[in-house]
Amino acid sequence: MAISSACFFFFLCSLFLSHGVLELEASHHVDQNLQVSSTTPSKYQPYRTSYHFQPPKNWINDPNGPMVYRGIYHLMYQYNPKGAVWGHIVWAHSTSTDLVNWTPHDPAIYPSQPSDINGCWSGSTTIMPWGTPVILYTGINPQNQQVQNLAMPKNLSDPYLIEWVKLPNNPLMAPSSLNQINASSFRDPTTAWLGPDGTWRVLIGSKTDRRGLAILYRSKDFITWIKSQQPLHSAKDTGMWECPDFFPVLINSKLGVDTSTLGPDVKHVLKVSLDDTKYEYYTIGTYNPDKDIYVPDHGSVESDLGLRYDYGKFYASKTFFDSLKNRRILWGWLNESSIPADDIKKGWAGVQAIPRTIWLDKSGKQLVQWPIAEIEKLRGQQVHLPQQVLKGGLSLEVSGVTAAQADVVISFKVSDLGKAEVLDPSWTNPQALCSKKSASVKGSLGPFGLLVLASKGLQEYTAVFYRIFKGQNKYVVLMCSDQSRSSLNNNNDKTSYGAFLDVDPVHEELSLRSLIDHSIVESFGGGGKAVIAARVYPTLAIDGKANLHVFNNGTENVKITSMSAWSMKKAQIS
Ligand code: DQQ
Repeated sequence: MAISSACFFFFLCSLFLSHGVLELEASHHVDQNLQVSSTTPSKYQPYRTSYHFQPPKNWINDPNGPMVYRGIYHLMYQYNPKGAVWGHIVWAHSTSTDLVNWTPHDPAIYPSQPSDINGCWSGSTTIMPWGTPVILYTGINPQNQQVQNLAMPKNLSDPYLIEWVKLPNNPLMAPSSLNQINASSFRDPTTAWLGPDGTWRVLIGSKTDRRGLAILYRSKDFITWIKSQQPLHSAKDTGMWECPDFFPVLINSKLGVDTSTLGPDVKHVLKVSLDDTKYEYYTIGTYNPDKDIYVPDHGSVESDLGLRYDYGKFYASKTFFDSLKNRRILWGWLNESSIPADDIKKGWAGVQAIPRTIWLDKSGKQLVQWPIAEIEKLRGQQVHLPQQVLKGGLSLEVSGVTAAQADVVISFKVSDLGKAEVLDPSWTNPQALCSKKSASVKGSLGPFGLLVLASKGLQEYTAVFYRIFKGQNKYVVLMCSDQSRSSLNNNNDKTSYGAFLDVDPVHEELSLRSLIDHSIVESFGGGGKAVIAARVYPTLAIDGKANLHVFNNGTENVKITSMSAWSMKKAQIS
């Protein structure tokens, strides 16, 4: 152990007792006129969620510093206390005993010292080996430079960790002419990890020119941080790396491990959020703690055309190790598809995804995610469809479920794959392919899947579906979430999203689970091998007027092998 707990606290206490302006370059659109919304939010709120996390009003973005402490889960997140657009950012704070129902508290971290007076941006919690949580976060100083600060709980016997105190000698890491760090591209510290040499390491997202960087700092005492000559990893042409996340995963196990775990049965994951495109990507690879470098596995694609946790609207995500249940949990921000003027009218913007358990697939080539099991306790009335063949061109309506607030699980089996359409070798981008071949474009094996948030006359619906193609030497399964008909309001972003799914339709069923929550459709394909979250704003398919269908718009029959849908109860969130 580098430092003992007593020593660490003595050091911190003694620090507590002693004691040129950049244009603010934010990663979010800043509109000074809109930053404090003047309109009164509408009373009519058909799009607020029932079981996805959101505060009562205002703008939210990145999840920050998630952790479990003394049996209580903590979610902090970027929040504008003054309006429904980005600005005036603080760390809002809620706690939970089950990751489903939440109690709000006062903001944990808000501007109060020179090193964060212009904003408290994203960061992470590290649990010290003796159990104390410590936050590292990005502060915006009076010169609008991005610097890294430390905060720790005021009262460790309070499991809710209501009050946080900042180190008076913040910042601990800052850009300077010596370290050549770009002061407007230096943010979002990861959870730190402790190396076998007893030294802490942490990553900060950055860039030089168009090269994305995970800058590495090391510290013996968590206070004095020295920048390493080399970043842990970097990749050309990726632009600014926001919210990096770096963690170990076990080979051949679904269990999560502490962020400092190393060993022969461990691989590492590096995820970055790309400021330029607002998509994320991750690679799986090997971490060498002696050289402090990370090398992605051969064949990894270093761009958002590579592996993604979520192929839809999902950004600035962060994982934490849940030591209560030995799992790693992923949180992500489901950003908006509505325009700022509509956000101001409704009085809020942004929601958090359902927390997902995340682990390494048995292939070792990708991660798998699944909604935390706890969410199932919100399942109420269940509807079940018997096994049946759904003929080409037909659809069937599922009644008896609250279709605007539901958890739907369905599996399909296709027996005659001979008729699969040939995959054109130029169709390499699944998102582009889903736009080209929307749900209304007839195929042979697909499109088949779900029409969710569908209006009575099908003027509006969001289609989540599969198509099966014949590739060069195997069948290729495409999963799409098609928002092109999701709303009659044309202000909304209706991009269709897609992913190729690593399942073998010859031997495996094609499963699909959609969590529907008024303005959210969060879909898990192939048991969580591909996930697509969508934000939709139907104008007709609202509350009791929303319907659910299973459809097959291909020429070939598909078999529904199982189907259950549950009305979801409301969680206590705000
Ligand atoms: N959001 C924060 C930044 C981060 C960005 C500011 C990602 O710290 O880079 O609200 O969404």
